[in-house]
Amino acid sequence: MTEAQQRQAQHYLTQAKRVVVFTGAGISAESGVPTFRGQDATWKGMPAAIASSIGLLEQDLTTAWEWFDYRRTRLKAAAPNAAHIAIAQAEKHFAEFLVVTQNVDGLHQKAGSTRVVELHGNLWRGRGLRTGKQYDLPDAPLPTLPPRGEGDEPLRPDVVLFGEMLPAGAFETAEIAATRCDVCLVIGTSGVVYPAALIPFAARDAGAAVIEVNPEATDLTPHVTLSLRGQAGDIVPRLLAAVSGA
Ligand code: BJW
Repeated sequence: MTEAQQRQAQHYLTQAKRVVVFTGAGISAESGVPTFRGQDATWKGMPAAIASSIGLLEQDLTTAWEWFDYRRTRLKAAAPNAAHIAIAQAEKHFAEFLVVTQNVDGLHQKAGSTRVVELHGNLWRGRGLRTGKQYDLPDAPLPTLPPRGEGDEPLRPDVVLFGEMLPAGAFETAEIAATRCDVCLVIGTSGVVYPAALIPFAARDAGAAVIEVNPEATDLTPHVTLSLRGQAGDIVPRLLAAVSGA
């Protein structure tokens, strides 16, 4: 990020009344959480895309749970980083502020964000295979896999896999906020997964400034107002310091 880009992004943010922060796995990378499409995105030799597939879940729920519980156990030790914290601290400075995350790690809430829409669910919950009832599962590792709910109903992880619908209302809430916002900050996502990746487009098409923060160019880069190269934990606090007066 150049000085001029930083000034431009800070200008957009200090003028904004309504902000949407759209995040992906990259925002948690500096908390030690592997990204979805990064080099270390394998488990027992299996690409993350296979381990997190509906196919594995339907064929072998226990193995699917082993993968998710392995991630939950690693996540337990993970702390929000400077980017999560700066976002949590920024929410009170805007009339409207919404974090729209694709992440299932819960780190935005752990940092103190209260206005969060989770498009792809949350690893810290299970969902009844039959009833769809949600259960908080704060312990990791879990004592038995698969975990069970009332009436001994087996639970699945309460996350959204490819081919599955997003949680009722989640995308709609995010899309409405995107069409109302002045600035959409897009942090740490490759922008290849839909319908989530439509959020920055909805913001742009409604006239918002869309600011991307990512060490790499992505599918979204050609479509954003400003693309800032670098790590979220470095750039995001610098941008948001301008609105909090820090
Ligand atoms: C840093 C950094 C640092 C590194 N700082 N940055 C339209 C066209 C074609 C296909 C479709 C379409 N619409 C829907 C589809 C199908 C499909 C889809 O999108 N496919 C595409 C891949 C082609 N979508 C779906 O199936 C969705 N459901 C749906 O559409 O329902 C309707 C429907 C139902 C039935 C039939 C048809 C339609 C559901 C999508 C669910 C996604 N689930 C996952 C797994 C969650 C559970 C788990 O965690 O295991 O969600 S997949 C995975 O990708 C995960 C993520 O949330 C998601 C996005 O990934 P993300 O966050 O962008 O991570 P990465 O790794 O890709 O990128 C990290 C980035 O960070 C990189 O850019 C790095 O450079 C950067 N980075 N360090 C800042 N320090």
